[in-house]
Amino acid sequence: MELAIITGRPTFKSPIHVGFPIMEDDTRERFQNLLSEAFDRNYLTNNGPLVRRLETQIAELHEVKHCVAVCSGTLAQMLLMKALGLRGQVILPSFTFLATAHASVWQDLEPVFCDISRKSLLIDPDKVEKLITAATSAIIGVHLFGNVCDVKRLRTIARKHDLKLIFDAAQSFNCSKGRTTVGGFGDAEVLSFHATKIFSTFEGGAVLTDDAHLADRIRSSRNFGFEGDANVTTLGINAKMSEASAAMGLASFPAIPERIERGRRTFELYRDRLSSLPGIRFQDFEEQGQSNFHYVVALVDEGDFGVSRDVLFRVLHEENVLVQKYFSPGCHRMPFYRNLSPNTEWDLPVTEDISDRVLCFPSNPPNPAKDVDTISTILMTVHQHADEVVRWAKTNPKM
Ligand code: T4K
Repeated sequence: MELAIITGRPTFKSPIHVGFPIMEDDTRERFQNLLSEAFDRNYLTNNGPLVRRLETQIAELHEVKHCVAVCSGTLAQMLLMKALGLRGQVILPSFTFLATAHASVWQDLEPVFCDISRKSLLIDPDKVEKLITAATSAIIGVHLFGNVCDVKRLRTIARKHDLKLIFDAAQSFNCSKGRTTVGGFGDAEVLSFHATKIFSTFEGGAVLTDDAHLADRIRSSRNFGFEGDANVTTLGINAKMSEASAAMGLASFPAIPERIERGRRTFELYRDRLSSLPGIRFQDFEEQGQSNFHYVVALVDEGDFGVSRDVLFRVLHEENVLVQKYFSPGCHRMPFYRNLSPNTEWDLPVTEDISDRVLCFPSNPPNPAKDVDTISTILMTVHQHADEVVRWAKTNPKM
């Protein structure tokens, strides 16, 4: 195979994305029918019947008493933090999508970044306790890439220090650990239904909790703070989910098992095809849990592979394989967070290392067997011609 950096012709004619909307033919048909239903009813938002139906289905799937659907995962986190009355500092990983940290800053909380575990890529309970101060009000775990945090140890720490424990489960629709499904951990968990997620409502998210009072407070605050028809006792906002979004979610529901199964098969194709390629290691999935296989995550070891993650990223983009560096750099390296705490020296060696090496591959390419095979061949060619590729990168610096 000749690489596009030499020929100027990408192997893939159309771009292959990591995350993009999934829409099966029957999902589209169900969506259109549900949308017609909403128009026939002439009821398009404000806790409509489709939103209520969706909430029931999500709560049942995640084996939790309450699901409060809102218009994004980020808003869901903000409302949850407000409803829990969090104050001062919250401990969270820097290795996450910015939304986790942003939601806390919007609530006037100070994010305190914690390092991650090298094996799971999730918040490291061993590092949490020493970050706790008198100002800490919560620990926020983030279940990333289909893996679930070490909930048991985080719960022990939270109880010992009388802290709230919540989880950003934006990426963990229908995942579980042990016998517990995501949704039942900590005080509450937050899902995202963004268009690029395995389960989408265009934009959307939800808070899952077994706490009825907490769910009521969030229900009220997503609707300007109204309790019943007229009373407003707290500051609310408009974070409601529309009927169109709920229709999209309901239409997608039956497709979830097949999407997860397709993701699992694709992940296995990558792992089998590339198991002997030096310097590319795919993420371990939790043995005692269920992943949704929505992300295929690898770590690049430049020494063994011959080419750095950043150069490999450029080479793959030249081939129209639009791999993503989730999450690089970590939040603490973003100028906004550096300016927020300019005098803080973060002690995050694993985050630094992993965010320099992580690469997410397309988990749902159009022709999985053929496309994974082609992507694998590109990787092998890069490894075989590493010196040439490195020379190309040096003579073609990134603009
Ligand atoms: N916490 C975590 C751990 C999260 O991962 C996220 C979201 C959140 C919190 C916040 O939840 P939300 O408030 O979003 O509900 C994407 C998503 O926008 C974001 O939702 C997601 N995480 C994050 C991991 O990925 P970007 O900026 O990297 O990619 P984006 O949305 O531009 O799309 C990626 C590619 O997909 C594009 O290059 C083109 C393609 N695409 C995208 C859209 C939206 C399409 O082909 N069609 C589309 O409609 O953030």
